[in-house]
Amino acid sequence: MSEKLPKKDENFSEWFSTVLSAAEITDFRYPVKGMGIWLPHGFAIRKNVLKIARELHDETGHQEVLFPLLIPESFFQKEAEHIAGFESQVYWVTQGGLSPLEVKLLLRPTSETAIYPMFKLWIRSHADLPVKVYQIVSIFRYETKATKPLIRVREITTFKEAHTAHATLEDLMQELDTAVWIYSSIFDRLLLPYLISKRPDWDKFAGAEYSMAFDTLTPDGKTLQIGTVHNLGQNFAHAFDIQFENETGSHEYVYQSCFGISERVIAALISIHGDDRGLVLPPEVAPFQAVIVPIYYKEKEKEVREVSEQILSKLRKAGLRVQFDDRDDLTPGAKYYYHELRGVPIRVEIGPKDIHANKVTLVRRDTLKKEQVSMKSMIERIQQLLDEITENMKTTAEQKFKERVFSAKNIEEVKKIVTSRSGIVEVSWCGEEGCAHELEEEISGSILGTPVTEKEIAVSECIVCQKPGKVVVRIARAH
Ligand code: 5CA
Ligand code: ZN
Repeated sequence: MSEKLPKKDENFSEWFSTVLSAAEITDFRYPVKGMGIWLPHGFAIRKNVLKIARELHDETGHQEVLFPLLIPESFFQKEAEHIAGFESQVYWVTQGGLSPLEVKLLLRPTSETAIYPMFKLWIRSHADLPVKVYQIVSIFRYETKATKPLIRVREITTFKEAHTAHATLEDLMQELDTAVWIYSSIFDRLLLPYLISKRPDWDKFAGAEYSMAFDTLTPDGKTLQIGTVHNLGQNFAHAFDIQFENETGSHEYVYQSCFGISERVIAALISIHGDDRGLVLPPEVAPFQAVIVPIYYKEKEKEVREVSEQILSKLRKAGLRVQFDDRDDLTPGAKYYYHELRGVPIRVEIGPKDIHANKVTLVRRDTLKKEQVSMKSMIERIQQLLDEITENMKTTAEQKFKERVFSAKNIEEVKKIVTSRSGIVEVSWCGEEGCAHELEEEISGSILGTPVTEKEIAVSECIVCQKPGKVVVRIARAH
């Protein structure tokens, strides 16, 4: 609890792991690498983030389902590229009790090969389409790169995967737009800045036609992929034989998409908004939007407690999530420290002086600014302050992000930016894979891909071969 936080901008990695345990988000001391516990405060944040995700999927016609965790080997092996992409990351179940299993089972590393055999059974005619489902589950990937809490785990506990099937390519394209809209909306509500890039062909999801990814930046200048949308075309439809009868009575293969996010979104939320005192949570997902801290003086204790309780019930009636910190073994200062660390957006302080003046003191977490308001205008001011905090957090995060997206004219410049841990660089590229790999090697970074949503960005000659450039490509050090 009294762990001292390192400075976020000087030592992000240390800051991140310290804040996770100090603010009681997760505990990764569990004795299996890459697997950890969601503690109550972290779980409450996760629940609020998932509420937004569910809401947006539901309102766009996606239905929540739940598939088994285990997949028979034979299903997993139906799509060749998919196996090639995932087999090195699969956990296997080979034994049931004392006897070896006849059919080996794998723990899903993602659920295409669990879900699509069922799509084949569900889809008969065009009237059954589209199918749009999602689930929020644990998946397992035997990651070989260094694991890191929430960012690269082996049990991904908060995998929201959506899977869809459509009658026409046109419907699929529309669904891909919807998927991009859903993720943009989730990240916007979490006040997270991002860029959307079409991943290069050699880095797409295994089995996809192409992949689009949302990347944000952590304070160490590394990009964090917080979501992906995949156009699966008819690849899985062929592999799993998912056909439907069209209006004229002939059979066609469906077109498919899938898109996923994970607890990385929560990692981004923590890393981007946090500061040297701990978490700074967007009011929409903060488990408590305000905390009441009483300041007791001997003979006034009873009165302060009574007023605090009145305020608590008033604020709750107004629909706010509020907590009254009445612990008697902590000083007000210790409570301030505790709730700042946990990112509570507003602190309401009530002492004899406030009561005497018929006022309360409000302290906002994002700027730490203090103000006194009359009891009468308290509710309205708190609601207003929550909006101001949201607005300020959004602008601050966006501003910082924009300052870390650069353009460069030559490889030296790119190198300088990337090695000084500054962020993302946009350069012109001829489209040849060779040039891209040369660039990646030169600067030991990764190609994120080409812009998806932005309007035309001017293209000059390829930064590597100097031939005419075709597109802008983004490059950065990635998590
Ligand atoms: N089936 C598709 C879409 S549901 C799929 O699995 N896509 S994915 O592999 O790109 O994963 C979706 C998202 O999960 C990624 O964009 C990333 O944000 C997150 N993710 C992937 N691997 C991990 C991991 N080891 N730890 C935490 N998050 C991860
Ligand atoms: Zn080139």
